[in-house]
Amino acid sequence: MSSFSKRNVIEGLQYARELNAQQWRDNLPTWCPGCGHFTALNGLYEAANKLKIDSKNFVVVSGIGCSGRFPFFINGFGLHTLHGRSIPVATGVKIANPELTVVVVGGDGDGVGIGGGHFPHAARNNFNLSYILLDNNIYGLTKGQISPTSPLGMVSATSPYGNVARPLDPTSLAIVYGATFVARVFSKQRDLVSDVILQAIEHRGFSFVHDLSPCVEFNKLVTYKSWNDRVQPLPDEYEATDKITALQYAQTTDPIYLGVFYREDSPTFDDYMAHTRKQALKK
Ligand SMILES: Cc1ncc(C[n+]2csc(CCOP(=O)(O)OP(=O)(O)O)c2C)c(N)n1
Ligand SMILES: [Mg+2]
Repeated sequence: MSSFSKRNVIEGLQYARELNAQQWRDNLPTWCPGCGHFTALNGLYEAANKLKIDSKNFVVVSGIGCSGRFPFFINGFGLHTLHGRSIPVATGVKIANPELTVVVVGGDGDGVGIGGGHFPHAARNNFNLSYILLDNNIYGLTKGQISPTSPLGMVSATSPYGNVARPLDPTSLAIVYGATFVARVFSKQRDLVSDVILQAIEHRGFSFVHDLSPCVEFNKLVTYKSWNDRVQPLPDEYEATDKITALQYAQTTDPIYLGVFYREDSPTFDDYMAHTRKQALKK
């Protein structure tokens, strides 16, 4: 086979993959051209397609923000909830019907700002949910205020002389909070994003995906280029089994590591509830 026809076959397969994944598309995404959130949306299409999830059993729950638009663009069930309240709503959905695949999507402001109190409890309860945090280091929808992940010194609509607060790292928080699957990806790396979202959905328990997702309109400091210059995959020999090591790699800011930092198989909230129910009935 000549290299020319080989390339055609590869492109053909890629096209078929995209075509199948597009059955998950619904409504036209209203994000700005180039927004990093598109990559996570595509990743979710691809993961749902590969896992052959029935759209009747698929629920995406979001908060408020550009990221909050997510459920509108997916051919499944969706809940666009209040700012910062997507996790408790998703938890309720999952408890009401454990058969559903429930994915929570939100921004940095939504998840570690106003909603920051819910994240630790979802993680430590090991609810069987996947949480994708789309981190653009800014409040995108409201046009560029600093968020809890904005770099120190960043000039924004609310910090004209520079941000005075040090940023939080959502990946590190997830590790410390007890999430049983923790990964960081970058919206410029489409295959990594799709693959990690798939692994997160497959994981039994609370899975967390921190997506570095540039805001091309309101964040002129943290961009595709600035992240691209610093990201690096976790080393080949890295094993995602030790929390202290995971935290060391997560806390490194130059380079910023990408990949699966930590995973463990542990009983989920459903398992503990089944045990509780059994004990209560016995009594
Ligand atoms: C209770 C409440 N407070 C404030 C707002 C205004 N508001 C809407 S979106 C948003 C920030 C969204 O930022 P982020 O979660 O990072 O999402 P992004 O738009 O960047 O994807 C804010 C403060 C709101 N809608 N509700
Ligand atoms: Mg944001």
